[in-house]
Amino acid sequence: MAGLIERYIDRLPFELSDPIVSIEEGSTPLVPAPRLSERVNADVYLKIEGANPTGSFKDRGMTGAVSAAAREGAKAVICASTGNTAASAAAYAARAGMTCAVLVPDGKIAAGKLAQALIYGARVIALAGNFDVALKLVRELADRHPISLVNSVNDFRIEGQKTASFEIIDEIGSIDVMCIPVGNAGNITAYWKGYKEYGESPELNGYQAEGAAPLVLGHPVEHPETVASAIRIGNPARWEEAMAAVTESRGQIRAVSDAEILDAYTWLPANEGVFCEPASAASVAGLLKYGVSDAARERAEGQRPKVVCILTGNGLKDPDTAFDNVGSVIPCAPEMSAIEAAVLG
Ligand code: AN7
Repeated sequence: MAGLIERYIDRLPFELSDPIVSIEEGSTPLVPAPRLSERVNADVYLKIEGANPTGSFKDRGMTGAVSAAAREGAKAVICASTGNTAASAAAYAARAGMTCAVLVPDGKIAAGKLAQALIYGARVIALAGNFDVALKLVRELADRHPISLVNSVNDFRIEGQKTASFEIIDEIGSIDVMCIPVGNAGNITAYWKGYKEYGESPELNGYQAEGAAPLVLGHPVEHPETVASAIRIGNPARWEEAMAAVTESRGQIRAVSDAEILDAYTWLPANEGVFCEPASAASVAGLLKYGVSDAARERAEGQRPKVVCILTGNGLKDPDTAFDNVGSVIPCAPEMSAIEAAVLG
């Protein structure tokens, strides 16, 4: 299967003759969720972005940003990250033969993401500060040195990520509602751009964690806190674009608590067989908490509204949060009676 730049070349600022850096990202599954559909009385689909090469949606943006960097002759890329951007940048830089440095908040990124950034060969810098501080510093650094910044302030990230909207519409036609977690707000910006370019206008609902909800509060949060470390962000770079996306699409940005995020995070694998990371579960938590709007039901004209939840990252990224929220394993002696007791309960 081709990567997404090749797949949507006519709608992207690239030519096939460009040095495209791809690990065959995109074309991710859009999976019906029958139990979730029942709970909210709608036809709900899950966009499994964790099926991308490094396990998150960031790969869509990174094929764009790193291909553009390669075209400009860049030798190095840098980003600030809560984890997934770092893993993706490291992989695409390795693929392109570039060096990569990533700044992550010390002790606040999931184990799998840290392992990825290291094994793909990035220089991993643990900053004594949060994501917002890290982003400010790498923006300044990229201004002073010939290093390409691959955070979502880079427009090629948005271009790559908008293709997820195309895939949804190409696969199931127009949808009524989309639910998405919001951190730095690049992804909701990208989806809205994609829908507009396709002449589509689903209601876009973004969800932030209660302890890191600047777009809900209307002001930056200096010390964001949430179990969903990927969206532990207090001052989103794409603030205005995110607000424009929800205003124009008649959706909203709302908050979900950590408890609600964790409920959705454990419910989804046990009931739909789909394991996403905590930040991604915010989209499902929001749908469960706020339901489908009357406006969306009206536009569905008597049919069940079509709803897509974006599951931005793979559950395997964050094994620690998984272990903290499940039962323990059952120890067992290698004897039939013990095994029977263990298996049959
Ligand atoms: C799984 O990796 O910001 O609103 O530095 O990893 O576009 O920021 C990650 C964000 C949602 C929020 N879900 O997307 C980073 C980073 C997952 C994420 C988001 C992120 P944006």
